[in-house]
Amino acid sequence: LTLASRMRQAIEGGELDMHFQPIVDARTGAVCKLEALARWPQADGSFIPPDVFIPLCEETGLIVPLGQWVIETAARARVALVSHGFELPIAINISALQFQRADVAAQLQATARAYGLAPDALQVELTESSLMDRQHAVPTLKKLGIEGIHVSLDDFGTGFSNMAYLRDLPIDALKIDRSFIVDIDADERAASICRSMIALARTLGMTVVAEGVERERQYAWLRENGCDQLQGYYFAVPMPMAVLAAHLRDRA
Ligand code: G
Ligand code: G
Ligand code: MN
Ligand code: NA
Repeated sequence: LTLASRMRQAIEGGELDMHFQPIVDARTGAVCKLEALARWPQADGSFIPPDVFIPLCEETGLIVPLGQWVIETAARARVALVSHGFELPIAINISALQFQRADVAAQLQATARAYGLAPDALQVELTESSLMDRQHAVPTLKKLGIEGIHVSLDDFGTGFSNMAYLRDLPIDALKIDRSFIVDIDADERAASICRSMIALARTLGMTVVAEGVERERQYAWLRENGCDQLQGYYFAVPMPMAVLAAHLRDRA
């Protein structure tokens, strides 16, 4: 079997896993959101990472059914979390091609209705490349905004930097790419760029999130410089739902 036909079977047969990584409030340290990250487990116990299977899904058209699986899995996870007493929003990743091919707003709305979820229960993370086709991006983002679905711009600072879209489009949060965070406590130039991105987000009324926080000193720098939310191995790794529920109980 080719990798693509194995992937199709994995989606149809429910063989994929979803892991969830906590995002914490920089001031209180409390978990305020989760990012859903898909995994493809293999018979030998290893995982094929999304960096491998997302491009494969894009090439083969499987990105639309994969995206639907991701949305439904996130919806079920949200229901499970609420039943454990944790009313946290869950953000899902949407690839640029998926954003073009699938009616993500309609998929999210239909799924939220089927599972009885509030509009802000599920959120989306897009990359800057999703916004390059403005004919499609502008109405789709407006639709998401009207429906009350929060949008974060992922890997911010690494994409196509036409800043006009920040002025015109309803984007709720900027996620500073981890390449800027990696040596933020040591490299004055990286620190300057981060300060500017935090100021930009603040001025535009957006939430600013740092990705890839791995050390106490990065945490301290980001807190002192006004970053709102933090994500990274320093706080928590992505984990399956059963582990996450125990993690949230331990922290509460
Ligand atoms: O979790 P990890 O670091 O391996 O993720 C690698 C990349 O795959 C990240 O860019 C992440 O946004 C992307 N990714 C993870 N899960 C999904 C998913 O469900 N859908 C899409 N489109 N991308 C995902
Ligand atoms: O592109 P996106 O931001 O969606 O990718 C998120 C990916 O980053 C996830 O696959 C997750 O596994 C990974 N990740 C999360 N926290 C850290 C971290 O602290 N360090 C590194 N290197 N990767 C991280
Ligand atoms: Mn992401
Ligand atoms: Na990123």
